[in-house]
Amino acid sequence: MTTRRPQPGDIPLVYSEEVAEAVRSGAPVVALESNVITHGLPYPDNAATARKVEAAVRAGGAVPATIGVEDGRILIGMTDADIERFASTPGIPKVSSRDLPVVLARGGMGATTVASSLVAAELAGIPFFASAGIGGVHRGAETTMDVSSDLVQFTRSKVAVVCAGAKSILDLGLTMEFLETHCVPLVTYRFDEFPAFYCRTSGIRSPHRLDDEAVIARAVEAHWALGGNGSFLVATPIGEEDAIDSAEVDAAIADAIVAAEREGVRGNAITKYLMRAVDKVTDGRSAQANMSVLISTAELAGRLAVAHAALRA
Ligand code: PSU
Ligand code: MN
Repeated sequence: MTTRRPQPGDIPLVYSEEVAEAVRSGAPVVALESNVITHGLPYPDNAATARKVEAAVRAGGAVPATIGVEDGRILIGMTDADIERFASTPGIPKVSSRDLPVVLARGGMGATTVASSLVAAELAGIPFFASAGIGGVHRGAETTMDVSSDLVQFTRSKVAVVCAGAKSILDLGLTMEFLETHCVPLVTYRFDEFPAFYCRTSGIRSPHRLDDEAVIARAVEAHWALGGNGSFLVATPIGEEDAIDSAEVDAAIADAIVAAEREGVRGNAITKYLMRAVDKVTDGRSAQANMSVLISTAELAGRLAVAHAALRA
């Protein structure tokens, strides 16, 4: 008797009709996370935002595939009713890579982070993913060891990730070191620095700047042709008109870190706590900045997915 080991194909994926057809025909698709819907904004703004992000992927020329977990299955592409349900159901847990098997086995809904969305995207045959901000190495990680699973997942999932950098609630210098050590390629699009989400500059020079979508698509393909087994990061800065001054953000973060420690906030709750604190201080402008990077990263990911699909055609 042989014992069959679990295979990737054993996880039920529920494709939306449109995404199924696009994947089958090799048309460009961009995967999107759902944690930003459930934990990013209150209802109904979150539903409206999710739809705008999907529209931005379409404006770039690709089909959006918002990822989520429900009843032991992974949704690959949400319908409008799915988005509404994820946006309006309270208490959907944040599901990162290591939570995914547990939530799938247990049943119920789960909101995917960057890391778990990449797991799903690769299983589903989707080579592009967009997220406004990625997780990273937290400040003080030299004592807390708080490093986002997103970074580790980048070393495992063959999916290109388009983002606006990472928020400076993180230690961006250490985040860059991690990516370099783990051989994760990083390019910035038409910009010389690694961007810091709300802010265009972080003071950290990008290892590579590329200005042409077709060249980026070829670099992504080359990474995988060279046997690279992980992600390829593309960062694009927030538009100048929506950017927030870094000095202002830095002061808010420094205060929030002290407050978080005092209140005993730690673990996977830290990210949301610090983001809320920055939002409060920067008022409406951080909401505007958030929307701006969600849209611009989704749109660029759409265009890059088009350039990439053209290479494989
Ligand atoms: N950074 C942001 N916005 C976000 C997140 C990170 O600017 O919404 C979310 C994403 O879902 C990301 C997750 O994958 O937080 C990382 O959480 P942690 O640091 O606990 O790994
Ligand atoms: Mn963490």
